[in-house]
Amino acid sequence: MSERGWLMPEEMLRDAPAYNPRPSELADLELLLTGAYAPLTGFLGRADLIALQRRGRLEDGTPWPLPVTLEIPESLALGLDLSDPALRSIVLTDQEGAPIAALEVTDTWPTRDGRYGVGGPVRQLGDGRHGPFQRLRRSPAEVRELLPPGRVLGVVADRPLHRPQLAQIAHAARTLAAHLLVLIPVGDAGPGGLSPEVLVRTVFAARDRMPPATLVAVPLVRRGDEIRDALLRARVAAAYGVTHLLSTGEMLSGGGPRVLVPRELAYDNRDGQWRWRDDIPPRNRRLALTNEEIDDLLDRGFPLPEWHTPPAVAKELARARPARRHRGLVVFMTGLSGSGKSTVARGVADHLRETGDRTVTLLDGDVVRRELSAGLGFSKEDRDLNIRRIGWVAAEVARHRGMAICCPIAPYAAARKTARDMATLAGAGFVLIHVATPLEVCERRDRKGLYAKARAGLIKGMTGVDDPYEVPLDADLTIDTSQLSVDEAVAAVLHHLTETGWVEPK
Ligand code: PPS
Repeated sequence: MSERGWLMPEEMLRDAPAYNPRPSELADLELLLTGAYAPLTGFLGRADLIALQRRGRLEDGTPWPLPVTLEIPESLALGLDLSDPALRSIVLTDQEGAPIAALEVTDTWPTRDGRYGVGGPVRQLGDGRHGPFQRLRRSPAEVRELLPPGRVLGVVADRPLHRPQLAQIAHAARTLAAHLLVLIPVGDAGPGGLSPEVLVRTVFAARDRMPPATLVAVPLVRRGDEIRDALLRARVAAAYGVTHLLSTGEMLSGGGPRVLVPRELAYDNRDGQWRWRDDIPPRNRRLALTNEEIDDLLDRGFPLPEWHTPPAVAKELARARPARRHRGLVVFMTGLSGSGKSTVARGVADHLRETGDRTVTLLDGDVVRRELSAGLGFSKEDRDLNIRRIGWVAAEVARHRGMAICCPIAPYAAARKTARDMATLAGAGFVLIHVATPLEVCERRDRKGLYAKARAGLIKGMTGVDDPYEVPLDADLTIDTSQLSVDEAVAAVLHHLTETGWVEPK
């Protein structure tokens, strides 16, 4: 779809159907409209997609790394008449229904999920703008206009810039005598899980540590194929005028800018400079923190060290990822009936209420079965529904930064996973504790006489007797109350929560 020179009178669009594409498709649309995907001028048709799959090139031989496609509902596709220029256009809109572009469909085909792929050139309607960071979303032509003549060093900042990256950038810009162009991908959450808003703020926070730079937000969405994504970025960077691209990942070849792979820098504690690691004696060098180390410091509420991260960047990151002790948490205790879950959970809840560190909601088995799950029995379906309800309530508590402690048997791994996912989605933590007291001990305790009844065949489907218990493989902590006193078990849980930063150390 690289032909140009397509025109369609406005009045032909008056009766055209409107469609709001998915966010990733809207991001592609914006890149098409601004010319960032040049020479592409529209969504790819079937012939281009087939050529792309076979040869990594469009039908006309242009190398192109990734499909740029649009799918529409079947009903919309079947209403088009491709033989009539007046009946083959769709107005593409933003989420509010405001028109962004006209698509003249030249090709449609059914896709696997019952929708239709559509290809054809797009043309901007109105100012074509939508979404956040509009001020930063400049088109390639606008940016090329702003750039001074000469070399342009491009950096795709898909993670916050710490001192080692900033030193690499400064070094490359100096060596090349190039102007710096920082492209911030804002199409989706970056590889570190940071929202585009946070990413933009952290990159701006590092601005005064960069050589003179132009910063642009680009709605790039990762497809998940590292090499092809890198190739697409290189193409987009080239459209923005980048002559040299600083890479952190894959080596690229083919068209587009020259790619520089920077050397690994380390901090030299003799003079506080970042330089090539091999130029620093081992006793004087500090390696850059890994992403995991950075997350771990933030989770514990420690400031990122100044030798590694400019304070303004550290401040943005601390805001975006507060210490665990300030985030919501679901503590999920699973184990057989009589294993001691409720007793330990009550001990943990009492302790936290005494210290006042956390507001605690205890979702105890019996109480839940009375208040939340009245009427449910012990079939797999009922148990799953019971755990789902507990997981939902717990996630709501944690969404508002509270701590929920749950202690159902929860015999099925899939249901426990659902509870974990609900907490994660609420932005909260989830700690799974397996109370692994052996069946014989639970049975010997038999406070409610249920095991005896089950053995006598008076009740059916008793967990551990004639009903399954799937031992968790993903427990964060395992405790066995036949080996520990109640106090010791409570202490073990509190120790774990303190060690992992969820509870303030005393
Ligand atoms: S589940 O599987 O998570 O939905 O179970 P839960 O809500 O924790 O309920 C377990 C308590 O119900 C009592 N009870 C049974 N447990 C297991 N199997 C059967 N068939 C059964 N029938 C009744 C039992 O007393 C459990 O209480 P706890 O506190 O675990 O001892």
